[in-house]
This record gives sequence, structure tokens and C-alpha cells, in this order.
Amino acid sequence: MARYSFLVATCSFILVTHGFADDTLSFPKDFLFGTASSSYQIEGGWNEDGKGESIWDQWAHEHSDLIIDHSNGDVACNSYHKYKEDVQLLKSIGVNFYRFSLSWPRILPTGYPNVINQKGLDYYKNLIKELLANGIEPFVTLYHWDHPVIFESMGGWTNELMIEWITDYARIVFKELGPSVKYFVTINEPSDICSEAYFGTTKAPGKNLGYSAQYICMHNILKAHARIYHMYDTEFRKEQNGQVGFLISCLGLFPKNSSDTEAVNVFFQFNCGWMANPIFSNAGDYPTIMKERIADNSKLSGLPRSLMPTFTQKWVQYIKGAADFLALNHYTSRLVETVPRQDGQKWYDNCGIKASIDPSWPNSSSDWLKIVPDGFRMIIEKISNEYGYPPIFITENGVSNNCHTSDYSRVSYLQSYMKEMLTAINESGCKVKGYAVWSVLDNFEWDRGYTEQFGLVYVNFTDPNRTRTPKQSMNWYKHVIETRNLDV
Ligand code: LGS
Repeated sequence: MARYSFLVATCSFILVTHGFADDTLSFPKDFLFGTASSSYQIEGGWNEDGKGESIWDQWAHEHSDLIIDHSNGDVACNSYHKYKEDVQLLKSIGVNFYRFSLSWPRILPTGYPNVINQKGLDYYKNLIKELLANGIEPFVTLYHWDHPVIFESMGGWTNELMIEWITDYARIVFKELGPSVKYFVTINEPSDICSEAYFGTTKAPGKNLGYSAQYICMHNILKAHARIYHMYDTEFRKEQNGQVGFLISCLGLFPKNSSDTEAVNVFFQFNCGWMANPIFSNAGDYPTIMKERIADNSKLSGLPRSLMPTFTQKWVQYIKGAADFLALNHYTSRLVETVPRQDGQKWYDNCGIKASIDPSWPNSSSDWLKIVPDGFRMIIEKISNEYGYPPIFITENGVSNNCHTSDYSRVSYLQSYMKEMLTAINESGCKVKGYAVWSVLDNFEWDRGYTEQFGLVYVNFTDPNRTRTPKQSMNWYKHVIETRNLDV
């Protein structure tokens, strides 16, 4: 943290940087800049043109009490109708790629691949066409949490058949859209789905099924990802020559006390390794420490076997290496320490580690998001070290503030985080290939409704036309891309 001082005032904390030579602020020649979004958060048109119902449509309609401002994504940014305007915004920023997700029930309204909704598919074909015509590479997330309701009524990610259902959907996507798409990621933030939607109650379907549900969910997601990856490999790669990445979300981590360095590693394995180890480590499979501690806890509870399912050797081999790149979403950091084992509601509870926030870390407009730029460098370096320096795409990084268009604090956040990323590239040899700001537009932030604004562009949600107005940060990002340098 020594390199930055933040002068914090509501919308305008100013970043003061010290002692950087100019060349450390330049991006590698082939570095790619982008922004990210997701279907439910921006599209609207929730029941238009034959779209089926997703679990987020259902959840937001039935549980508006669980969404902070009782809102939903029925209209959101209305990007279903305004995608051409959005592409013009992206073009004016000068991004190289745009990460967006496909709504599974917009393409397959019943969920199954025998009924294709041509209008839904055309929406994505037109969006991709528009992006390419404007020199922007589409970067497609197959699944960003909004699966068809029918599958949830059969258990969603706790049902092993979800592996087949999502692979069938992915095959249609590769066949129909794959010829125009170079970059795919499969499933957005697996641990968030498993911990918050099947163990916790903050994300749809909010089932709170107990400890084991999150482990079963992750087990199925890893298998589903590997199935999709190998299916692309055998059926499409030769013709389409694209890349399929696996996406994880990870916190930056620092020891709370000098004696807590081992706690950092244990927490990393529970937070990141749970998803990444089976795919990116040489051993494949879940991290040993995680398997041991969960087995131990299960035993202590008098259970005959671990709550964590095990992969057969065949699955270990099948999952290992099943990604062309590692996609990383990162926002913030935590202090970690070793504590006596205890029961609780988080993925790491009862495993002898605890996370907390350093009170000196500057705030954003989200209680969970403290501003810790060097946590970004830490996690990029840890991941690179742990998994043999794989190619990495930063698929989300950004900050919330409710400053409308004078969002100097977002400029400071982005500049300081990107600087740390550059240091990880230049000084530690990390292979970060591209970076996407979350998000281009203010949007529906899940259980936080419209109360957290992450956009480079302000969206007026009280205006039926959902008018877009560029913020200070958009102009700053445009300049960074133009100059390929952070010294702005
Ligand atoms: O909108 C989402 C962004 C903003 O905040 C995006 O759809 C997600 O993929 C991503 O999860 N995003 C997000 N994450 C908040 C994560 C909170 C983590 C809190 C960790 C506490 C220990």
C-alpha cells in the first residue's frame, strides 16, 4: 500500500502516485482493452420475442423483498433495444473487445435444444455483427447465472444432469455464433453461484441447502465446464479456432498478523483453488488442504464420509488442463488469520481461517468493496505462481460509486488497480493478455438492485428511454486506450 495515498472526499478522492518511471506505465503492444456486462443485468426485454423465463426473472418477481430497492431486470438498461447505441459507445471508448453474456432462455426458451427461438438468436447475431463492423471483438460468456427455470425446478446446479443440459445449449451457441467469436468463457464465478445461491440466499435461486450443496454445485460446474471445453475441442476448434476459458473470482489476500502467512495460502485454496486447482494445477483435483479440512470437519460432525464429493481419476484427467486461458474477476481484498475452527455460513467457516477488512482501506459505495490496489497485483502473482503462469484475461475489475458523471474516484480506482496489474506483467512476468472494466453501463446489480453503480456510462433509470451519459471515467479510459499508457 506504500505507493498510494488517497485523499478521500465523496466523489473525488485523488490518487497521488510516487516514483514511477514512464515506461512502467505503458501496456504491452498486444494488450487488449475491454469492458464487461451480462444479459440479465442490462438487456431487459425479459419476456419479449419468445424469450423463456430465467431463474433471475422468477426470483426478482417473487422475492423483490430480497432485492435492496425491490427492483428487477425487466427493463434494466434496455440494451435489447439499444444495442446499437451501446456499440457506438464502445466504439467511442476504443475498446478492443466487449465481454457480454448470452441469455440461455432467450435462445432456447424451453431450455432444451429442440426449440430455438430465432428472434433471440438473431439478437445476438446482430449484436456480434454490429461489434465486428465497428472493429470490436466479441468476448462471450455462455452463462452468467440466468438459466431457464425448468432446470431449477429439477435442482439446478445440484443436479448432475445440468452438465448435459448446459452442454447441449453450448453446442447450439458454438454452432450458431462460434464462427464469429474468438473468445468464450463458460460459467461466470462458480463459487459465487455455489455459495450464495445454493448455500446462501442472496442470489437466485437462494435455496440455502446446507454445506454440501455448495460442494455438489461446484463439482457439477467443473464437470460441465470440462464437457463444454472438450466438446468445443472435438466438434468446433478446427473450424473456428477460438479459445475457451474458465472464469474464477478471487480476493486479494494479506496476512492479518505477521504469523498468518500460512492462513493466506489456506484461504487462497478455499477461495480460488477450489475452482482453479482441478483445471490449472499439475495435480488436477481440489486442493489437498481443502479436501483434508472438509473431510476432517465431516468426521467431527459424525458423518461417515466427507461432505465434499470426490472426482474419479478419469474425471481428474478430463478436467485437468481444460482451459485455453484463465479468466479472473477481481474487485477487492481481505486480511486473513488463523482461528479455532467454528461453524458458520461462509465457504471457509469451520476450516480454521477468518477474513476481515482493514479499517484503513478506503471505501467505495459497496460495503464489500474496499479499495486495495496492491491486492490485485498480489492475486495475479499468486495465481501465476500457483498454476505455472497461464495466460490470464481480467474479465471484471471496477468500482461502485454514486457520483453520476463526475466520478473521479472511479478514475483513481482504475488507474491504481491497472498500475498494479502492469507491475505484475512487467516485473513478475505474469501473462495478462487483456483487461475488462466492469462495467460499461450502470446496471442491475443483482440483490443490490440499482443502488450500486459500476458504469463508465451513467444510465438514467427513471427515464423510460434509459438515456446514457458518459462519465469522467469513460473519457479517462478512452485516453488510456488511445495512448496505451496510464500516465494520464
Ligand atoms: O455485477 C457483478 C459484479 C459487481 O460486483 C457481476 O455480474 C459479477 O460477475 C461480479 O460478481 N460482480 C460483483 N461482485 C461482488 C462480489 C462480492 C464479493 C464479496 C466478497 C466478500 C468476502
